Amino acid sequence: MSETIIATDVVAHDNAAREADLRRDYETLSERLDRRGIAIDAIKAKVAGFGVAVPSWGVGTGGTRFARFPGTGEPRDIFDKIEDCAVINELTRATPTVSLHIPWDKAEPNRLKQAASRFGLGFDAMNSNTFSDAAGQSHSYKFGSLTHADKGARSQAVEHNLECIEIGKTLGSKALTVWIGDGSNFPGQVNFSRAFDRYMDAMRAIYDGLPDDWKLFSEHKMYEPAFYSTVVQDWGTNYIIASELGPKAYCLVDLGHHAPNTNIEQIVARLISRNKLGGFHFNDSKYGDDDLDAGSIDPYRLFLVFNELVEAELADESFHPAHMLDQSHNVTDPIESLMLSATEVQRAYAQALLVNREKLLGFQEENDALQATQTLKAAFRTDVEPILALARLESGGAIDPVAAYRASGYRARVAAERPAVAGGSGGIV
Ligand code: LRH
Ligand code: MN
Ligand code: MN
Repeated sequence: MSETIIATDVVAHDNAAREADLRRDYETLSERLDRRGIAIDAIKAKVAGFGVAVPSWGVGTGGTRFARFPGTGEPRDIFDKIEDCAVINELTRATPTVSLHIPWDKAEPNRLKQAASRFGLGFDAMNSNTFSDAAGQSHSYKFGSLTHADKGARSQAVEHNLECIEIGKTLGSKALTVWIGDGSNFPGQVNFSRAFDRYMDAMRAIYDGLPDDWKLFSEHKMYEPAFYSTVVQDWGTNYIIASELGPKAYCLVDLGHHAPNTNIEQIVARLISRNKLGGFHFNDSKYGDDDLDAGSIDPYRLFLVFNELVEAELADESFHPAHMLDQSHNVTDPIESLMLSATEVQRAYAQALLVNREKLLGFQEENDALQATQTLKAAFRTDVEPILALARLESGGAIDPVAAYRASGYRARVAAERPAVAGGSGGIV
């Protein structure tokens, strides 16, 4: 039995005030779904089995290039971060794993494992960092890492990734996510082809160090920190990488890493069709890699992504892409944002499960564009909150995670233990 951080009577008290209404709402929804030939309990069971990993770096207040305004009770180290992640899972029951970033979260691996298993948490994909310099490293990544012109810098970046795999082995992780910031700021600064060749050589060395039951995720991003060209800039390049590396290599799709208005759901479908979709970094955005809360700007897009995922899951039971959040919280309590984001991802999944696929196929075959799109809308418009809330309640979570969290006084408690952090002016001054 794992330990809980939020007192169980606080959650029970908050739930008690909401349970009768919830059960009535669930019954009403059950009747409505019944008329559509959908068994609500089957949807609830799928929702209950759905998990999304919390990024360790998401529980601290984020910042921009201009400033960072820390909140109270900021986690001091990875052990505080694990406790914050445990709170998120206790209340939502949707985030059973944590995704670590090395060297940010570096600590003795057995201690990390113990700290997480105390709260029943596991570890999702490991993330390497060759986009910033760590204290004391011999070669700088200012001009690149895996694609650097200097072999010494490239080898150092490869070694770092191999070390992440070693740490992950002790933790029970089964994947490594590689995102590099390599690229250029000026036309002519870098030779596109030579840089990509160096990338492939370096990634082959990392792939060779991967245990048989691990996956290697490469993550593409259109721009930033390089503003003219990025080496792994889009899903096409990412697909080349995953295909050439071999069967353990997959593409990771971070929703924020595309140009505005890109049809991400179609990219997802393409990668699924070639069995190269490895997983996601969920977040939302309006302009660029905004790292806003999942579902906060365009929940329909999140639903359309899940529409593709559910279709794939129905066709192949073994289809299990990795689900992770990757967000930065500048103006909210990160725990609250992450709890709501996890439930937004779950919501999109539940809504996608409601799509009448037989009807949809019929409308597609008959070229009935209007009814086809209405079939999707009918699922998207359904308020599935009673399903999500009852799934949470039945697995020991909170009907209203934010209300229970606020009632618990957790933030004030950790603020008393964790010293206040000074704000920063960001990176531009
Ligand atoms: C890059 C990125 C990548 C990193 C994380 C901190 O923008 O999405 O996944 O590991 O941010
Ligand atoms: Mn990401
Ligand atoms: Mn990003």
